[in-house]
Amino acid sequence: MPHALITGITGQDGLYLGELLINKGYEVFGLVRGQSNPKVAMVEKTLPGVQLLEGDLTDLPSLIGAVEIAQPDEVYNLGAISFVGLSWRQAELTGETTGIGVLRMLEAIRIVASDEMGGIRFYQASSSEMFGKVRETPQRETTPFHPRSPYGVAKTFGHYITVNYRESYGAHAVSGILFNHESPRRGVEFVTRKISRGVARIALGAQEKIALGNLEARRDWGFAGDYVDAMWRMLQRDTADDYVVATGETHSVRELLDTAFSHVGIDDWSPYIVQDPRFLRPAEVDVLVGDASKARDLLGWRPAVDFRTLVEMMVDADLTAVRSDLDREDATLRGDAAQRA
Ligand code: NAP
Ligand code: F7E
Repeated sequence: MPHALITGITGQDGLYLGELLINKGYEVFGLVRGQSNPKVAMVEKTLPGVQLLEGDLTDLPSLIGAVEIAQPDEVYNLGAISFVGLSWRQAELTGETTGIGVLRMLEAIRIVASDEMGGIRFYQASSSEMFGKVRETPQRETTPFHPRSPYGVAKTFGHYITVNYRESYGAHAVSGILFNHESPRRGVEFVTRKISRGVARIALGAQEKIALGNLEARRDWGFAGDYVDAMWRMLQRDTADDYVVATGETHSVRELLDTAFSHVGIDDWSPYIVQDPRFLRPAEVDVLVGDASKARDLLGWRPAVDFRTLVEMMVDADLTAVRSDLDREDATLRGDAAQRA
């Protein structure tokens, strides 16, 4: 039974990857940070049999301990401060976690495994945010980087230190340059989920408006479930390399609004959207679209879920979640009224 260690197991990709690896017969170990992480119960329910280990990407001894216990064949480094907007407000923490955290994870493997990193295969969650102010379109593995946020800069360090350990120590270290990928498990701070949840709440009468920033930004949005399969495929190759993972289509935030609102029968969304300068960024990445032909040719990977299906899946999941929240609130109110009567 192969062993896999996943950092960031409590996040969107960690959960999908954990499910994929458990289904493939792996013993899965997940790194969880903090003294009493509230997501532990949810992870244990979603991933039966997962072994959770305490550790933090800002703390090398804890990473060494996790590698010693897990004895992994494969390490997937998904842990990061991943919200671009937050990365300006907490730039140093982003550098420590999203950037230097990669170096710490690689060092932990090198210290525990010694020679040639013990053959342990390493996946680094790199990002299309490294392309930033893009130098060519579509972006591919050879496109130069020009990151536009502390997050993008930290990811660029993480990418190059992964390449460097491959070249310096013969590490089987892979960098997956993934474009935006979303799902009903996406954090509510990201624009897709903010919109799918907002649209569901508006449709059910629980919210009046959604406050947004730049509606003209364009992204290449895919489904997270498809993208974790690409991560696994990368580590199964005999040689370590870098791969772009993307759908090859780009859509604006406006098109995202069109698709989400039309799914609940609203054709004109303008009365429901307010533009709020708090959600504008000091430097924006205007347009991203990836060329994943290397992943297609060498990994046999293709996205299965298209943009419309993805957005509708997210709105449907939020409609179900919001309905059950509202039912619970109603039951509580009825209970309170009954007690007073
Ligand atoms: P996510 O949902 O935000 O999950 C981030 C994970 O990192 C969480 O499990 C979080 O733990 C963990 N984490 C944060 N700080 C940590 C620390 N100091 N030590 C250990 N773990 C820490 O992100 P995601 O969407 O799943 O993305 C997974 C990875 O892919 C990230 O590295 C992200 O930057 C990268 N990426 C994502 C996309 C995308 O579109 N989703 C695209 C390209 C690259 P807590 O739950 O305890 O906070
Ligand atoms: O923003 C615009 C915003 O925060 C997308 C992370 O997973 O993908 C993600 O980073 C776009 C930007 O994702 C709002 O300005 C408008 O242009 O959903 P987002 P992101 O910044 O692209 C990359 C690949 C990663 O690696 C990251 O980890 O939408 N936008 N109005 C808004 N964005 C947010 N969050 N909120 C708004 O109100």
